[in-house]
Amino acid sequence: MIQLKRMTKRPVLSPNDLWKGERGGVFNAAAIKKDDLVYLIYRAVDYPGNSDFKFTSSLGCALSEDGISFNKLEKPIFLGNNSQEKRGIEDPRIVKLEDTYYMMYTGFSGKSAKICMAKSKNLIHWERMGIVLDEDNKDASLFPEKINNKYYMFHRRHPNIWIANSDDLKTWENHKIIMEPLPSSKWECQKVGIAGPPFKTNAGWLLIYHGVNNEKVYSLGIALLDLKDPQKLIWRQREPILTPELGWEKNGAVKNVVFSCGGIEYDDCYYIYYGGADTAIGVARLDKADLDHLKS
Ligand code: BMA
Repeated sequence: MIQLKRMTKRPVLSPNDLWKGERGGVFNAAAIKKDDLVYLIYRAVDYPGNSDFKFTSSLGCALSEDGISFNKLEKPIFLGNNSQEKRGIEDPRIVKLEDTYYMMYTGFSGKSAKICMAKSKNLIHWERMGIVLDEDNKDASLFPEKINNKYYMFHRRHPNIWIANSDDLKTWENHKIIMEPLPSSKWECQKVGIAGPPFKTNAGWLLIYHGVNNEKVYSLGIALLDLKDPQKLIWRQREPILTPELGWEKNGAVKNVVFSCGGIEYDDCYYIYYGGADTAIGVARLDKADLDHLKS
């Protein structure tokens, strides 16, 4: 059974008063490497999700040489600026295609959540590309490369994980469900959605995803999709790879949540970053040796 191994007992990033928009929590970070530094582009909230005040989300950025000790930039890098983003920007997932970084994120108006996209050359200055799918939807990410000359994305029409493809990043076609919640499961019976962009492996596209149960506990799971045709699910572990266990994963703005928007590949492992209780960020590793039995 594959399990993530926590690298520290304490969060690697916690909220503070650096800027007032992140007093309520920092969580759910996109993770990507650039110039030998790990960039975490994280969701920050001004008020915790459990407070009487309506929170607004924006994105902050933290940098690290070793993937564990992070320094935050002093100002947010991306703030909501239109009617779809009235209550801010949530849950970024980032990939690099050629020389451009693309971020899919949730624009939250207070009434609807829609998938939006932005691009950047340096991960700090982002240019909006608009709403991707004009419908209630979230948990979206591009794949880190084109497949058969098409762009692929994941999205989530409640309660399932969907996939779609496109020639131009504007018109999305061939929408298909690839994973549904499993009614008999103790941890993923209510809904599922992706974590971060998938990792390319010899065995297939490795997908980490979240699953939610009837008690609203968010856990992480793992699956594999066919390399040449990612509409095909080839394997799905029945047990979760991470569930809320530590105090800060169980108690915080939203209880019992581990939720990931990305990770970093190293030679022998992946570092998976995750938000705990919608309040702080931790990191857990997935050893490549643990995936050996998946190679056929
Ligand atoms: C999801 C998203 C995440 C959040 C999770 C748990 O719907 O909004 O940002 O971490 O709920 O509250």
